[in-house]
Amino acid sequence: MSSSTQITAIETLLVDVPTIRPHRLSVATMMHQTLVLVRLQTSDEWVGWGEATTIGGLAYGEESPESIKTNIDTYFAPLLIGQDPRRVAACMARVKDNIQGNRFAKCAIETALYDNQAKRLGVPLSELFGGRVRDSLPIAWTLASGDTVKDIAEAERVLELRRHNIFKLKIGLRTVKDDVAHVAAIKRAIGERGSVRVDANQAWSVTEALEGCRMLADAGIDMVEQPIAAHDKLGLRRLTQANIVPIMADESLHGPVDAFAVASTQAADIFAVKINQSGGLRGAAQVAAIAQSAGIALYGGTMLEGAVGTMASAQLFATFDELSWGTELFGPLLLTEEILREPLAYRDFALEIPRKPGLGIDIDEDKLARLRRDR
Ligand code: MUC
Ligand code: MG
Repeated sequence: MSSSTQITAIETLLVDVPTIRPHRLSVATMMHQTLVLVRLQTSDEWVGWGEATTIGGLAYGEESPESIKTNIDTYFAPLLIGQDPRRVAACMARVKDNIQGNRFAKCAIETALYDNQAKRLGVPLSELFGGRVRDSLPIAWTLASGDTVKDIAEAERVLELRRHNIFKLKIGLRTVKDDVAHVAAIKRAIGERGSVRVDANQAWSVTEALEGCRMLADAGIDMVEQPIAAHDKLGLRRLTQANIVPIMADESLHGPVDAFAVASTQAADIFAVKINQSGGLRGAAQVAAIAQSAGIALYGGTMLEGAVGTMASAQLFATFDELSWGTELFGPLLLTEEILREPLAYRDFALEIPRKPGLGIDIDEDKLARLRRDR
């Protein structure tokens, strides 16, 4: 390997893929997902892939697919072309010294660098984060068709397939009472065959959340995710300290600094760790470390990324010894198009994590060439 190994090209692709059904969150109804994929090429012929996919354009986060592409093309790529890709931390320090915010774009770039370096070293990406404690991860499924009967049928189908027995229900578009009735009906249908949790995506006030949590706990719901506004960490603390049902922080965690603020005030019982929300894999590992040092449990979250972001998350989560709430890395299953030559293996309520170098996936570049927005 020459001492002049360099990053030679960084390309960002937008790939619009319809979802298998409408996915209704309180902030957006998704009919498609826009995968934001980064392809990083180096002079020693290794390619690294990263993903910066978000949800519902600008409905969920402050970066849109289009802004991510523009910012990577205009600002990130010129900083990195010519740099040594084997020095991942140095490359990311250069990015962070010159670019504020842009957590999703940073995550995609960092993932592509780690994938590239792990392939060069011939090891799975997990080895760059200390090595694995597991080779598969439990995978939750989100029921979000917006229709109780359809959601129950969907839960029955995936239980039968032995694909999922953890269910996250999206709520926050109806009144609290109507949401609870919807959730309770699904919990009654599933019974002890699965865990049922809810995610309000910030829709409730603290008062509504206190009322909702009580009713949901009575209905047998295991956990409530981000019931109130992301910025309201005191409100989140009130809900957690009320001790009605475990409270999970999701949108409140924009990386390690937020994680410290939430953890140091014991404002959540569980953290949804997300690589994109955390600004990358290293940031997500720090979020997890902060949670653990505060006695907060871990859950492996998703931004509904496709195979690249899903496997990057899986490679990191496989290194967490504490992962008591499982993960929700089901993003590729929500999409109608496969972008891998060999699909990810979801079976026995888990996702298998390949041991091939890097992310461990084989991207079908011909397929991407046909699907990309600017084809
Ligand atoms: C979120 O807020 O958790 C994760 C699963 C899902 O259905 O939506 C995402 C975002
Ligand atoms: Mg959430």
